[in-house]
Amino acid sequence: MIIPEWILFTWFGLAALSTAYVAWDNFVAKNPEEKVMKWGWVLITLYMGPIGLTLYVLSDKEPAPGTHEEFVRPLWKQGVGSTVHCIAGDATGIITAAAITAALGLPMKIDFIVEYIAGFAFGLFIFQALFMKDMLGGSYPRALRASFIPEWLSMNMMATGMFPVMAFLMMGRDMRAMEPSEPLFWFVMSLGVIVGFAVAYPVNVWMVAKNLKHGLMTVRPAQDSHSSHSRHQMKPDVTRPQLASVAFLTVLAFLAGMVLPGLKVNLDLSADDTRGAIMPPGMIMVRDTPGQAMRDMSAIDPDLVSYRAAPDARGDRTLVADDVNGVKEYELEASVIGWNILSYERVNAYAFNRQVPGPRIAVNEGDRLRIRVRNNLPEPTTVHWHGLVLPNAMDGPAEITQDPIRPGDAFTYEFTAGQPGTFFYHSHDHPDRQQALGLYGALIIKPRDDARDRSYDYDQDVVIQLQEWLEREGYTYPAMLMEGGLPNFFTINGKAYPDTERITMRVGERVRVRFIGSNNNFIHPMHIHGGPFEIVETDGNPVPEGARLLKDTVNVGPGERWDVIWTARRPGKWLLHCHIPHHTTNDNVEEQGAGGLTTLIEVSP
Ligand SMILES: [Cu+2]
Repeated sequence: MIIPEWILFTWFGLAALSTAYVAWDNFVAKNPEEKVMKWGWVLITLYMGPIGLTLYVLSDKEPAPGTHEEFVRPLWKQGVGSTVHCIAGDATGIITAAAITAALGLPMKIDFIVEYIAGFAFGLFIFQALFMKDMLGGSYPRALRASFIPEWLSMNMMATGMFPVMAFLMMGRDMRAMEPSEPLFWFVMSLGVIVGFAVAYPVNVWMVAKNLKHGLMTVRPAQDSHSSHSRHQMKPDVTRPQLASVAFLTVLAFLAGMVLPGLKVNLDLSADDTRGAIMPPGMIMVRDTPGQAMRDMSAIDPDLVSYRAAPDARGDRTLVADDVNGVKEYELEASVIGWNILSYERVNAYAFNRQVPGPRIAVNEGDRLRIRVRNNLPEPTTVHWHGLVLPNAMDGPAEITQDPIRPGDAFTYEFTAGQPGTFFYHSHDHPDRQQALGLYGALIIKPRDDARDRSYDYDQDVVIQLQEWLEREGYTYPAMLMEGGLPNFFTINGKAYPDTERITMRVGERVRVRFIGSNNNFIHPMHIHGGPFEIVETDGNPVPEGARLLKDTVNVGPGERWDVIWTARRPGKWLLHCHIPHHTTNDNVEEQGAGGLTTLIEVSP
């Protein structure tokens, strides 16, 4: 579940209003309560919002002048007061520690230990012993001794409730919960305090009943302070075995709350490892899933989108070269964009030159190319020129033939386009992520005129680049052939049917279709209705005339290119589509007869 921001801000708004009321009622309207409790209520309401407010009104707010003593007497209210008192201090310590440890990049399991110590210390040294010293014997050391055991038991139960909530929600699908700069972090803290409060309540009721802890009190301005405090002096009514067994149980519960979540989620990870990753629903995440795997499969952060393409924008636009002393110079810029794969479906994408697919680089055999790649992505990248014979240092695999291009940096590739045919370029740094998110484009090298094979002349030239997408709830994840990563949208040249570009022909005309397996996962059996086509080139290599197969379906695997010539034999609307029918749907929905990897060849007489 991804909690929308409006819910978070609604909650924060309610918490602020509730806290303002509780503060006003305590300090301005002067509810006759101990000062430490007034602060306790304010903090608790800040963390627990309307729940804190309701508990305050039901248990401690004086209903009519002079009735507070009577009103707060019931044990359940005294238990609430005792829990408020403890949790206000503990939670403040825990939340402060959590924000600091997250900012420092400490792993979750260390966070928990620091948070436990900080929560306990803040609760004990400040909230209990310091604020309560008059009531607990008048001296700070005596107050410390008197409040150590009750504070410890309550803290154990608080952590029993709060830590699993933090573990499961911070290391859940939406790991923005690990980042103190994100609203979700504070919402999870709130939820943790609420659960911690509920879990710590029973032991607090027991401790109040046994005179181990204070609950709610009444403080009248007129009262003599000495007699008031002596009235609150406590004499514990509990045996050692009773106290020891309860203490033992709270320790067990606390240890379970720390250890058991670690069997499910990876508590070795820190906010630096997860970097606010949002995970696809259905991804298997277990206690040893590495942070790198999470980042690899995570959604594009919508806040990083730097450009929104027009809904009808098309990819594969031919890139114009600068001719510099006989060298064709090109600029490619990788950035994060919003891109419509359908009029109503916008994805976030990694894109070259703000289009999906990236721009077409169309050159002549023998051209010298100089291509400057600028990286405006949030991660390093490189470009590989798929299928070309070129100097090894220009080949592109990150970490293997070159250092990846850091965000904000650029790298210039230079080589000669020596082989005519259909090629493509794509990211070769984490291509499972980056290519799946849109970093690819066609590279078409025309043969020298004297080398051209006239036996497969054609009237039209069409490039078909395939891609698989995973888009849910407004988040775009790289589609991957693994659990949780399966695609639900499919595009030809960046658009899903019915928004794919149509091919229009007349009877007797021939079209050269260049299928490019620019997709990452599936072999797509691409099929054309209305008669067979002739396979004339494979992976940029001409097929000798006697070996040219006639087929009506060709399996286009990732990385492959198949160039086929199809003749328009009869007028009408002829389908060009993948023959895995699921790939001709949009999020499992068929519209206008198809979807996804489909386009129409409209043949007029
Ligand atoms: Cu397919």
